Amino acid sequence: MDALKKKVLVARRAPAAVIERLAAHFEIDAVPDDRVLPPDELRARLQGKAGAYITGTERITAELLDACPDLRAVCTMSVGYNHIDLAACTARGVLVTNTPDVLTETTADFGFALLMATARRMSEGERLLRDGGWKSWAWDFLAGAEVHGTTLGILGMGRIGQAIARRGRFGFGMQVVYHNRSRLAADTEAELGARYLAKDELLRQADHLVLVLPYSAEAHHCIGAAEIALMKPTATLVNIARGGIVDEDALAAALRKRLIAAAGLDVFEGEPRVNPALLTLSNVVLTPHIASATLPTRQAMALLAADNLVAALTGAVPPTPLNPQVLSA
Ligand code: 8YV
Repeated sequence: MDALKKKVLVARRAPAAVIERLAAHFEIDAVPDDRVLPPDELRARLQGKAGAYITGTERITAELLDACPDLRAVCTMSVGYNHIDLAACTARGVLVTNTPDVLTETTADFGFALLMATARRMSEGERLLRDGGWKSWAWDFLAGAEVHGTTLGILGMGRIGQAIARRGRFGFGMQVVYHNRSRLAADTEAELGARYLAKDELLRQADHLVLVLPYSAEAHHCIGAAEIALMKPTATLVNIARGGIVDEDALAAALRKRLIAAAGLDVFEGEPRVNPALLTLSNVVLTPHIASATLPTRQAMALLAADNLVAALTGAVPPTPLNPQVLSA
């Protein structure tokens, strides 16, 4: 053991290549299994550590930072960072990095797949078939919603939103409408053929609405009963962002009453627990937070997080910092 080596925690089972890369620079305490460390264990294992390699399941709070004064860098293998108190990290000079870009296209592929599965009732059809319920043909048997040529609504037009817009526009001839905190530059709008709308208008016009906005206090339950009431009764809703964006009780009630046609959800408030009201409905497609889950993409995310950690603790500029102001402070 090299006494001069900085110590880092790898808080989750990680690819061997990550451990190798980090081991060249640091003394590693690696959690070997796929469990989420309880907060007290996370705090205990972070003692004396300069860096933390985490995923979306480890919460980094101000309280935790105060209890871990040696911590200098938190590198998450995720693009979302709502599990990290970024302001508290910045105030304490702790560098935070995430893994954007490398998952954009893969996540957009999945968002579109979920849209298709939801609109075309694929899960419902498979369940029926497996349960022996496929008895005969009928003209309207499992008839779903049209996708091509319809209006694709996107709430949150960042990198992933734009990648979904391209699929809709160029692959399926859809009209793309969107709402975002800030409007896109005119040339980007023109390239995507995307029209900016106020949020309410987006809800009214979309045939298929995809949620891709980052989670924040402001975004909490920003799709609830009032918002769903604005949507077309034939519309579908897809969430690949964060569960807390949607009021799941309101969504389940709306799906039961067919106020909208169907929903596709990859993320849940309180996951891996799933709101039981959703589990009983036939018009919802449920997947276990796998939008970025292809091996090449997960490996790229994992290695980017490792590269960020190496750079952060060796005096280099990390590839994808979230609070680069810490570097110059
Ligand atoms: C991950 C994600 O599966 O990157 C994100 O923000 O939600 C997913 O790609 C997960 O958070 C892994 O840390």
